[in-house]
Amino acid sequence: MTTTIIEPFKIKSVEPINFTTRGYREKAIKEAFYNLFLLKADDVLIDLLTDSGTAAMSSRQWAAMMDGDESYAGSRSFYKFEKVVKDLTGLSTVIPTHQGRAAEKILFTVLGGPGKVIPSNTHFDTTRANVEFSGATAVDLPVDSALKTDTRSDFKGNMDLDKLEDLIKRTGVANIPLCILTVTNNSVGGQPVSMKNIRATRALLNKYGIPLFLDACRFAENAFFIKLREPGYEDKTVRDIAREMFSYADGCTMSAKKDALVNIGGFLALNDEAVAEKARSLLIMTEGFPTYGGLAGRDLEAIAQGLIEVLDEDYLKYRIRSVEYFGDKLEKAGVPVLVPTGGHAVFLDAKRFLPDIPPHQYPGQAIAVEMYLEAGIRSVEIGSVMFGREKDGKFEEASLELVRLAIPRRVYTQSHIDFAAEAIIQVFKRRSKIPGYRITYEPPYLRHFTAHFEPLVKEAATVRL
Ligand code: P70
Repeated sequence: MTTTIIEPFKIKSVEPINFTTRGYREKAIKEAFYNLFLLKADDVLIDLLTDSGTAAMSSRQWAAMMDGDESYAGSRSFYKFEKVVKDLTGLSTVIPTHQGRAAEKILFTVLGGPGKVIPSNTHFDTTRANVEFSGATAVDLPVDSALKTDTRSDFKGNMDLDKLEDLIKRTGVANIPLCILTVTNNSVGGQPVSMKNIRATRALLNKYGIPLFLDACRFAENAFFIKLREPGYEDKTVRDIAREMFSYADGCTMSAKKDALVNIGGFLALNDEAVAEKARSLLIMTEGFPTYGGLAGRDLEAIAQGLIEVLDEDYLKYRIRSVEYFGDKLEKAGVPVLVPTGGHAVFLDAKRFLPDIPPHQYPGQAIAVEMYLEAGIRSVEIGSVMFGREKDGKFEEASLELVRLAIPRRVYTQSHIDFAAEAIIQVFKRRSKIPGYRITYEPPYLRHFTAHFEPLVKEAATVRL
């Protein structure tokens, strides 16, 4: 019997990638102020910056796009999209948005505001920013195991329910308009949330009458992990598991750029008609009419088809295994990776990789720059650049210092991954020569996207302050 897990597709259309020299990359990264977001994508060989909006669409999605109905109001493509989302989530109102953060912005404009507190297993960057921009406070309540990168556990994405109940008691129900479960939990390593934890979160919130929302962008990967790891789910279809996950929610925000296998799109879905009505008014102001919400008819077609394809278990088996293959390869070579490997990415633990570079000198950023210099690989820091901050003149570090190598869906082959692993192992071997960084410019919100950096002189970087 064969055991190799293969790509459950063949390739019809290819796109060249660009090889550059080390000298060229040194110049390019300096000109980008050592921020990998500011590089030209053509100067990147293997782009693991994000799994968001970077998927390869299928021939069926492209075919559906040709059939897109571009009517301003009442588009046929909207009704197709709406039906697929309703069948999956069981939620009664579906509001399309141009991407996930637009759904977040609308939701928190309606339900957030000063004095409000929004608990989550962990808010990702744009979610946190939208909560805070509304004047509310975003509180992360991951389980303790989530912060131990070298300890394996099946559901490190879970919410800590004791901490949640404690927060509700301290804050008061009236100040908590909703609670969010991010599936999978991106900031702690793409780790799944168990059905047991979703159910228990729901039960606890029921006690206090607080609505539960899913930040659902990687729902299918989460559902597949439940099938693999949670007793009682091994014989259920991923589709049924996903539906059960949504059945505990009063609403969800979705970035379709992940598990809907498209390059743009998102939605807000919810049951509360009063909130939905306010959301639709905001939608019309900034996104568009409720039957297109900032998307073209063809985009709605691609999302509808993507949401069907992503639940194909051969696809999910290949997806989860190919990401794990990358993590295993690095781990075997001694590179400090977060274990177990998550659904959409391999995460390097920058604290263990560069123990002499303190958080305020951004060890994750340092590794990310080095991987680009080594072989043109683009990754993203998920640590104190993204989540740290200066508060009252004091540096507050992030809870984890990670570098994420996100794997676009259906884009790279095994040899791309082998090549990337080889390059990362080279960087690890010369880790003692890697300098820390300082920030020379930052904007007030979401600084990681546009900040400028400067390498520190190596000697200075090793002095702990
Ligand atoms: C990512 C991107 C987006 C995201 C998410 C969760 C759990 C909402 C959103 C917003 C963002 C990113 C980060 C680093 C580099 C590039 C892009 N996550 N909730 O890659 O969705 O982007 O559609 O507005 O992960 O993880 P949207």
